[in-house]
Amino acid sequence: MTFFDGIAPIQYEGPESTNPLAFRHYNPDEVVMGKRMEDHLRFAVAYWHSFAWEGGDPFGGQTFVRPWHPQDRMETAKAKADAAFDMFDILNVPFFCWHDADVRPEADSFAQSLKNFEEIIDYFEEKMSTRKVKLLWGTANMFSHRRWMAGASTNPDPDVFAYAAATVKSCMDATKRLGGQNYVLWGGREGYETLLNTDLGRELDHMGRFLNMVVEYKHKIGFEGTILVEPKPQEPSKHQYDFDAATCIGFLRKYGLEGEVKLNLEQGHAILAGHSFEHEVAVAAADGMLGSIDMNRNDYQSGWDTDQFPNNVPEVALTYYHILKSGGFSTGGTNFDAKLRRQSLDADDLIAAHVGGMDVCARGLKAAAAMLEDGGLEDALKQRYAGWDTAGAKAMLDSDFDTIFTKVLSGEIDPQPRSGRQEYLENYVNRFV
Ligand code: XUL
Ligand code: CO
Repeated sequence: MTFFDGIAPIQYEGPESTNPLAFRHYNPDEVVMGKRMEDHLRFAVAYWHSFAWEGGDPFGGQTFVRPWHPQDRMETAKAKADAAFDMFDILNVPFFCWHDADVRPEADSFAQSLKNFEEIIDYFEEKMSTRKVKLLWGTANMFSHRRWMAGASTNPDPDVFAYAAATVKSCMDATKRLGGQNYVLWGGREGYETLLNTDLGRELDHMGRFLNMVVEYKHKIGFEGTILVEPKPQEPSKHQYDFDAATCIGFLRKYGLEGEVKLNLEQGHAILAGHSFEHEVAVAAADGMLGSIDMNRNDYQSGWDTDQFPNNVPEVALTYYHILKSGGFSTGGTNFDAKLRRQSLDADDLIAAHVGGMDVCARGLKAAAAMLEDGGLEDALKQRYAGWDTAGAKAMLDSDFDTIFTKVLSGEIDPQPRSGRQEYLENYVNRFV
């Protein structure tokens, strides 16, 4: 008897299907803009939400009862891995992602925790040798244990910086061993609660040096994946240093990392920062720093990072529009950084959540591709900026204020406002979603 007993591999049945455990839009082999849907979307399951999280919230503890509980021993860590790989097979997902803390029990010493971790990585390696599922990215959980409460690389205590360095080294080694395509750093505690006890400039310098050490180590071991940082504006720290895409890009430039590190952007984090997801994607793409995405949705009323599965096709479509427009993913993909609601207790709830999320993304992708192929938005952009394609406008950029001033003063230049046609464009998008 296994956790997902009785749940058959999910099949594509087409938009008319009423089977709740079938794909109606995600058809891995269907070609969209010259590429298989599976290769566009590059779906990944997040180990932490689906297998490590036990259903707790700030007001109450565990609601889920799983065969791999309690998670404090190697035997149950392996049972958890068995269930996880069963689900990867059922969903036919090409990727998964983990934190060290999701997959192995924490022990009393760093050395023993590492031993546990390596034994699980061996176990993964063996399972992966006979399956198609690959590792999209690995990462270190440097935010849950009390040692990280005042930060990892930004901790006032250098011993914690050292512990963080050793932890990331071990996670990068494991990621490389499993053929991971990226390595992610989300600084859950890299921020502060109050400036009264925080030397902000020093903490940023330490974070910059730490990330340089990550890049140095990547080259030392010959890891070929992409290093990604994940922006988030608050929660858990009141002020997070990696606030949003623009803040991270500035940080990467300041510390000389712009050619080495890209961004892993998350829908819910964009919302917390007061942005739309497509804004974050477009900001990163404009600087060549779009790496990968964490797909989910936040509750628009609560203001919390609720990490729900996506269900809003128009939002998702605009996000994939900007991803496709920038050339699509290379090493990145679509990781479901999303969790069940804590009342969704059953094994098939976990499957249904992913099936729904994958279908919403597939619909979004198809709509995005149709808009790009139709070219309506690109034509409108071209028209709106057409003035900049003239020889006069180009020459202006190479001139100076005095030259421009003379022209404006002579009356030769006389701006005529034109409609931005936003409602036309919104109506256009609605034809596709
Ligand atoms: C937290 C979050 C993390 C990162 C990985 O909000 O998004 O799960 O994706 O540490
Ligand atoms: Co995330």
